[in-house]
Parts: sequence; C-alpha cells; structure tokens
Amino acid sequence: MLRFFDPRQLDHAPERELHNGTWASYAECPARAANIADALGDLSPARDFGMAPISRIHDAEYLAFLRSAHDDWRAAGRDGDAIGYTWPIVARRRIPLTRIDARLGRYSFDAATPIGPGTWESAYWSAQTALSGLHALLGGAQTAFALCRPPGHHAGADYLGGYCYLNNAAIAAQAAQDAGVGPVAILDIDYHHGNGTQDIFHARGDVFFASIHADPATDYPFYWGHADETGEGEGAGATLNIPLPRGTRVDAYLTALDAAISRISEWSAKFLVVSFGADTFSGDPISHFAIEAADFARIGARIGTTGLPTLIVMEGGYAVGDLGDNVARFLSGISG
Ligand code: OKP
Ligand code: ZN
Repeated sequence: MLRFFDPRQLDHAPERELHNGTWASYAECPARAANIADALGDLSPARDFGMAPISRIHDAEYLAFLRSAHDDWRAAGRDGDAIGYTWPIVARRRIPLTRIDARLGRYSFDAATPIGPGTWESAYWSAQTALSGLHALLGGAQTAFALCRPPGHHAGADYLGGYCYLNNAAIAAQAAQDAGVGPVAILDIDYHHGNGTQDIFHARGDVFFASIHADPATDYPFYWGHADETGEGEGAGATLNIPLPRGTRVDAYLTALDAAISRISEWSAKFLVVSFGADTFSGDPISHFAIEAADFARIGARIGTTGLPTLIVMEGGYAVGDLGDNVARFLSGISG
C-alpha cells in the first residue's frame, strides 16, 4: 500500500497541554509520526496541492487567523505557544477582534490545542499528505495511507481543537467529491468522536459520516457524538454515530463496525475515507477501550471487505512505542 508523509509535519511541537486541571506534556508529539514512519518505511513525499482544496472546507477568516496566530502572539509580547482563555459561547458575533486572545477564543473550542511557530507549516503539510494519498487513489491505487500529523477530525470549518487545526479527512473527502469519484463516505474509527468532520458535513447529503467512538457522556469531546445526532436538512440520515462504553473489546467493536459498514454500503458510497485513530488500543495513555494489537488486523480486514477505493487518514493514537506496530497491523488487515 502506498503511504505518504512529509517531514515538515514534525515542526509542530507544543510543549504542554492543560490536562484535567494540571499541565502535562503534550500527548500529540512529533515522536508519534516518527514511530509510525519508522515502522512502515518506504514513505512517499507529499505533493503540494496549494490552498484551494483547503479553502473548500475551511473559512477564509479562520485560515488567515491560523496562519498568523503565532506571529500575532509574539507581536503581543508573549513567549511559548499561543493559547486562548476566553470563549465566546454567548456572543459569537461578527465584531472586530483586535486582541490575539479574542481571536484564539473565537476560533477554538478547547485549550488542548496550542499554536506554536511550526504549527501552520505542519498542519498545511498534514493536509497535503492527505491530498497526496487521494491523488494516488485517483491515479488507480485501491488503497493509500496518509500519515497525517497533526490530526484533523476535531477541526471544524472555522475552529481548531482536540490537537487538530485543518481537517485532513474532510479536505480529502471534498477533493474526492470534486474529482467526481463519489459519493464519498467517511468512516471515523478514532477513539474520540470526530466532531469537526461531523459539523462540516452535518447538513450535507452528498457525504456520509459514520463514527464509532467512546461515549461522549464519559469522554472528550463531550458535546458531540451522541447516537441521536443523525444529520440535518439535506444531510438528514447521512450521519451515523455509534458511541461505545469504556472498556469495549474487539467483539463488540466489530459488531459496531459491521453496522457502520452496512449503512455505508446501503448508502451506495463509491469512495471511502477512513479517519483512523490507534487510540482504541488497550495501552493508550489517554483512552479507555480494550482493543489489542492483533485486533487491528481484524478491524482492517473488515474495512477491506467493502472493496471500495479507500484513503486512510491518520488521526490519534498516543501509545507512542506501540503506534507503528498497531498501524502496520491495521494496514495489512485492509490489504488482506
Ligand atoms: C485527539 B484525537 C483532556 C485534554 C483534551 C484532547 C484529546 C484530543 C484527542 N485531558 N484531550 O481524537 O485523538
Ligand atoms: Zn482520538
């Protein structure tokens, strides 16, 4: 299977995050991608498809904010990574936001997602890596793996959060749709609900979004991913959420996966984007499912049975030393 990666994705290296009320070292670290790259080997470089496919998903003002946020932070006399502290939940008005702090709040939904000097560059190349995987599929490949980092599925059209800045899977899905290979379905199997992807396609009937994730009653991102979120307007019925309890093991997981896959085929998808998080692993330090290393091959194999052209986009997974092995097992399962 062709796999894509760009070393500029390693530039983004936040020092720390606010975790359960205290500062912790940043879980979404460059070593994650390095571990996967080492395990897989033979990576193709990303090509540059420019801003146009990114602008198909993200709001222009958000992109301008993201690009200059760290410079603006420095210009305000601050050191370290930019992070917000005020969120406009009761006043999301279109007013000029002169302070960088105001913009940080306006364009984010949590404090887990700092912006450092290398963040834009890494997020940009993470998106280009996803687009490069798509390009291989458009050229006739059956599957491709995009080693994206930072991840993307929590980022919405005009907000960052959950370690995510640009929604790589959504950008690739839109580009696939634009290339005429759709209808596209996105299957999100990260431990956490892909709220950004869901928001982007929630009112659209042309892209199906299915997600299997930890119950938001107990787990981040809390406010999205409940089973009754099924899409709205033209997108009514084109969103499927399957929340699972902490402690879920592979048998229950595969039952949920089969349900998601049959909905995707009933919907007559012609192209599949998988948002793959290896944080369903039993050894993941911030997650609570009980998927074992060998299970990843079974999960991959079920996805392989769809027979659809499939782009796999890397999302989360924080057991750094096991990541490459778990990803390799998943990909070999898909390839059969
Ligand atoms: C990103 B992905 C809580 C800090 C917030 C954010 C988790 C983001 C997961 N202690 N944690 O879906 O793997
Ligand atoms: Zn996750």
